[in-house]
Formats: sequence, C-alpha cells, structure tokens
Amino acid sequence: LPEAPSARPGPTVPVLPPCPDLPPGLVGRLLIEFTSPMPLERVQRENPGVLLGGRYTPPDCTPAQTVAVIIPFRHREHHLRYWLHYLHPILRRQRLRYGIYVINQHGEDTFNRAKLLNVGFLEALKEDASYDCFIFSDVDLVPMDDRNLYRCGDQPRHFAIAMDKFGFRLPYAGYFGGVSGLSKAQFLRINGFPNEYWGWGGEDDDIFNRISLTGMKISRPDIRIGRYRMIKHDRDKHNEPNPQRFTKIQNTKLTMKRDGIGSVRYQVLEVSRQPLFTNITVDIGRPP
Ligand code: UDH
Repeated sequence: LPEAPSARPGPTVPVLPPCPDLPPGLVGRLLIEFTSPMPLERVQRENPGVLLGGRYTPPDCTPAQTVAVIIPFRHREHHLRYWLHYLHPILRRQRLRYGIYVINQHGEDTFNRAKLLNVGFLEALKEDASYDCFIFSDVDLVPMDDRNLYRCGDQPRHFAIAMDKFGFRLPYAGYFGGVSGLSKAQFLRINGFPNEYWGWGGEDDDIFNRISLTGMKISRPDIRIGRYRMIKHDRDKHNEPNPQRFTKIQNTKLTMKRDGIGSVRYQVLEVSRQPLFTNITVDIGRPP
C-alpha cells in the first residue's frame, strides 16, 4: 500500500537568514551608456528572476524592507527600457525585495510629477500593504555605482546627488530632485508631496521644505558613489517651466497641511502588470 500522505514529512519551509547590511557581490562603479538599442524582449530575457509586475524577492535571504520604486511617466518608453535594463540587475545585487510602478499620466494636459508620485505611493500600497520604503525615481536617471543602495533609513534620503549634467556635483545644498527615498512613516509625516505643482520645477524644493519643516534631515551617499547618468532629451511638450514655482516654494509651511497625500484626487484608468513593471495609467486632472 502506498504510504498515507500524512505520514510523510511536510514540505520544509526554508527559513532564510536576514539579508546582510552590506550585500555581497556588489561590483561598484558601472559603465552606463545609452547608445546601443535596447529592445524590451532583451531586457526580459536578461531578467528571468523578475516576477510579473516587476516584483522581485531575493532567493537567499530575507530583506529588512519592502521597497516600492515609483516612476513618474508619460511618453518615455525609450528611456524606460534603459532604466529597466540597468536597474533590475542593480536592485537584485542589492538584495532588495521590490516592485516597480510606472505611474503614467493620461492625456496631454500639463504634467505633474509630484502628484503622480503621490498616486504611486497609494496605489503601490493597495497592491501590497507591506511596502515600507518608497524610492521615487525619474525615468531618465541611472546610477553609476551599485553601492548607492536603494533603501530607506532613519532620515529621508537623496540618491541622485552627482549627476553628469551638473558636473557630478550637487547643484545647490537644498537639492532633492531626481531620485529620492522616504520610509512610509517619513512620507506620511510630511503629508506626502504637493499636488499643486503643474509643469516643470519647484516640486522637489517643496518636498525639501516639507522635510525641513517637520524636523528631519536629508541623508546622502558619498559624492563618489551617488553618481548618475541622465539620458539626454529635449524638453517635453506640456511640461513647460512653471512660472509660479518661485512663489509657491515660499509658502510650503502654509500649504503642506492642506495639500498632500491627504487631499490627492485622481482616477485610475488601468493597472497592467507587465513582465518587468506595473503600469498604472491615471487621470490626475488639469491645472485650475
Ligand atoms: N516625465 C515624463 N514625461 C514628460 C515629462 C516628465 O515621463 O513628458 C517624467 C520623467 O520621469 C522625467 C521626470 O518626469 O525623468 C522629470 O522631468 P524632466 O526629465 O523633464 O526634468 P529634467 O529636469 O529636464 O530632467 C528638464 C528639461 C531639460 C531640457 C534640456 C534640453 N537640453
């Protein structure tokens, strides 16, 4: 007679050790270029370990955090392919448990980066309530060093501190643009990001103000490690410099209480799980 199933030892659930603070197998400085063509099929083929929707969990250890990477997006498919090509292997080497969320602004009204990032925060949490770290990354920025760890710490973190277009220097002391990261608690403490910056500029300075006004400090990597290449591009249509930005950033203290994650209104039009990322197309309205 065959052995009763109950008599067999059950499948052993492997208990993985915590992922080490310093991931083994990082390579340091990377060669980043945007000249060779980058078909999505190739990027998929080279990242078989990534699960539908752009989710990944290290096979050999248990990470301390779950990281949602949020990308504000419209009409930059070509940049996204390079971003996915470079970032998936980096994030994997960093032993992160992560998911990639591309927040795609529907329609042709004025672009609103910070509002899209607020949408990303809420929608990622709807997918997986265990996200506790949020990395906000422009689609055209690729780190040149995998020691720039995409994790959250006890203060909000600015990652893109030495971009090629700024001569590998921080353009000004309060710069918080490009790629930044906040824990869920830090993000909620500043009431998220402003929804009222339509067009280019100022929203990153408003976020910097929110962080300072709530008594937090920006943490940054070493200048030799926080290096980035930006994919060169012309100014997008419908994202002209916002002339109101200079006066708006003077008023963060007044506006941050009413304008933020607590007041964001939008309509999700489509959630689509692609092999290397989750695309969320959203109607965020238009400037008043
Ligand atoms: N973004 C889009 N689509 C748009 C506008 C912005 O996806 O139409 C996203 C994208 O993730 C981008 C980010 O928003 O990386 C920031 O926008 P940006 O790249 O336009 O901002 P940046 O400051 O460039 O990098 C400003 C225009 C530079 C023109 C240079 C001409 N030589």
